Amino acid sequence: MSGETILHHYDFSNYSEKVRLALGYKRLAWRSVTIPPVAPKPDLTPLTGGYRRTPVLQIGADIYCDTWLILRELERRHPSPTLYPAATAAMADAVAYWAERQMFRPISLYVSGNNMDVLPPNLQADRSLMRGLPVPDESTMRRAAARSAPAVRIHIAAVETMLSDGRDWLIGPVPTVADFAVYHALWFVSARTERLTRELAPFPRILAWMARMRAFGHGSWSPMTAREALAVAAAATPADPRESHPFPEDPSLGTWVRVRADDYGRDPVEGELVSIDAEEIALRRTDPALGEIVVHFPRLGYDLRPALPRP
Ligand SMILES: N[C@@H](CCC(=O)N[C@@H](CS)C(=O)NCC(=O)O)C(=O)O
Repeated sequence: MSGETILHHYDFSNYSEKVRLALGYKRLAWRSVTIPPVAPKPDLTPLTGGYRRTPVLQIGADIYCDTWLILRELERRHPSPTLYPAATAAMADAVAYWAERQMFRPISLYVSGNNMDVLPPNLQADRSLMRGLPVPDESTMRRAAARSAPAVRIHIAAVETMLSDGRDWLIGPVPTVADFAVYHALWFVSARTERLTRELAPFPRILAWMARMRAFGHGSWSPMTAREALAVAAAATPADPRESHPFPEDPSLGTWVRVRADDYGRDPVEGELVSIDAEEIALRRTDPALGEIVVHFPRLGYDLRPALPRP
């Protein structure tokens, strides 16, 4: 069925855990496509046009990149229960930005340097390449982990303080995107092994809040093969683009443009600009095997510029 919610992800991906839990919170049914944790991803990039990060949401021939936009798209399609209560949504976004752009990097270095024996063998080389960094040896990873430990502890203690007045959720009386963003970063501390649970153990409010988050579950899902997902895209037509509300500096609709992440995993995606506003950039591409696909990116965190049209 072309309208199914299809998530391309893998089990130990923390950003995927954010989306899986949001699907659970909204009690949705979805299809699960397991993708490789490292590039190349030959069954994913025909859908995205080159974007390789995880996860990716597919609905027919519309592809949503980045969890910022994936959660918003789930909200548009399934508004209740909301992840964006009107009074607190902007604050929640700011906390989510802190969690993902500042708190998570030291956690990632700390967890990786303490779990080298269980990492897939080519993971570190892939991640270094993705960030344009040299591939570290084991002692470099151990040193990076040790250097990151203080920041990890400072951030974790800050989360406990956020909960210190006895509230159930980080920003207000109900869960928001902030809860999901902070949760997936802390989930990663023990996603691979139980070795670092000692970092969370002294924080009873965090532990109780994480248990509340975990209780949302993942919704009801069933597996789908990558080949089936490609067939869904090939059989579907992209939805009509949303009405655009460009800024004066934006390229006009119809321009051939290039979009890429502004931080890491900066593989460019090119296509015709079909919709743009303060939240989203949407590009139409034609894949030789799949036909027309519209790829959607968040506005913030992505670099947009006109490109020379392909011959
Ligand atoms: N800002 C992105 C970040 C996604 C991200 O960094 N995901 C990690 C996995 S948890 C990733 O893409 N790693 C490389 C890969 O999976 O190829 C989002 O919110 O979706």
